[in-house]
Amino acid sequence: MFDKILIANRGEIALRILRACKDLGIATVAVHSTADADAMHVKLADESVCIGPPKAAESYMNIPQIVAACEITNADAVHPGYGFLSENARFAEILEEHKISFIGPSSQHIALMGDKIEAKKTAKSLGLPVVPGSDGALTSDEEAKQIAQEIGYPVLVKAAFGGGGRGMKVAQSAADLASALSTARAESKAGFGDATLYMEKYLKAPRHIEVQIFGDGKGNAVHLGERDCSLQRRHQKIWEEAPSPALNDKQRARIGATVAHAMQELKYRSAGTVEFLYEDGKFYFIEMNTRLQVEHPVTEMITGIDLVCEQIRIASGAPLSFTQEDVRFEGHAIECRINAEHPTSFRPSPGLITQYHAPGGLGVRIDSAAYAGCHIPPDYDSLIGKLIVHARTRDECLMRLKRALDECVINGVDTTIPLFSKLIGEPDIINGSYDIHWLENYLEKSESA
Ligand code: MV4
Repeated sequence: MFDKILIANRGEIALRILRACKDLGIATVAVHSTADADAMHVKLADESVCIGPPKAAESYMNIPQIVAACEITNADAVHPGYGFLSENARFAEILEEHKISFIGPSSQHIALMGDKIEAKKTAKSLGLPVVPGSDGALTSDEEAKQIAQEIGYPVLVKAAFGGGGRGMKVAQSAADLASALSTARAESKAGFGDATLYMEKYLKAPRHIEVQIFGDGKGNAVHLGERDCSLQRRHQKIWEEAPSPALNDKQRARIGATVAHAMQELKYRSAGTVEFLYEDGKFYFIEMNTRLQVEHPVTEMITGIDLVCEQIRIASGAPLSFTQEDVRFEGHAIECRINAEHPTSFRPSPGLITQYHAPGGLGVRIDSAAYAGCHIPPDYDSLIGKLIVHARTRDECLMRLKRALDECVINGVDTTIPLFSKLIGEPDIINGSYDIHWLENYLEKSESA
């Protein structure tokens, strides 16, 4: 096992990783920017190193600074959290070159899944269902038109190295195609330095359902069920739950087994998430995330498995600590992302948190690095914390969520809490009948009302 882990992140996820290290008896090193000198993750770590100015590119994403911080503190492993360097294959490779373990998958698997075309080809070859579309990169507008004709409109043009919905354009008909292609090409060149595109049939109203997996890198892999992440605005998830209200146990076991088998074949190591669109009872692979995700706690709550501890154990060379048969799904969990944002305009609201009181009680979990007197800097994402609620049934979970939201006090900055208080009274939310467009439609209606 490792003696000392450096946490290359900040905020709630840095705390989450610290807690796992403490549970395993491993010493911790925090790194921080000058904007985070008073941050909770710095206070709770055994040691800390300032790695640069507020700008993430010069601190939390500064590879030489982070490697230097490992060298001076004698850390033997790095946990990257999510965002920042978590899916940077070069970072994983550099650490290994310095004999420092990267707590995550191999750099080859990170790079493979970072290329959406290669990821999709791999998924297909491993037996995962994929969205009908081009077999690989589009080579010309004429070819694109041909493929669109074959699969039928509407089609979606996607960037091979895209993310967050950028470089993605719908063409409703042949008349739209040329402009969709040129816009997507320009956006992906500007955003990702690569103009490579591919094409898929556009699914009109799917749900976003992702499967959590875990592998040991030697051919053993298991699934930990799915999360429904359909409630999102501008590709930012705000609410995630498990199990998905759309699936029954048989469907869950079936997609889970398919994905676990694929990950065994791939010899995937560490935690991973295989993303699907789900429409009319069918799954369509879209992408794979090779990191621990923001919403991992909902899976932890229904399985009782500590995903971060498991990542650390596997990175140190241990086998998986549980088998597929050991994984039991119990109850229902919902996560609400509490952001420092205005609840209707979503304008970021950085600043001083003057009062802070976290809810508690049975089945209530808060993952947050906030405290009364802390500052939410304007330089990073606006996540203040995550409220995760667990109960025996979805109905009980919604009741408990209402109780927890009512107890929660965060003053000094705007938060998204009032939005969640409204959402839990909406019939579609109560029934679990929502797709990836539901929230944006709801917000539009609320605006005009
Ligand atoms: C799609 C799609 C419909 N059809 N692919 C958006 C980001 C990227 N990760 C994949 N995305 C989508 N791909 C096909 N063939 C609709 C989306 C999409 C979406 C997906 C998941 C969650 C929220 C979304 C919001 C808008 C569009």
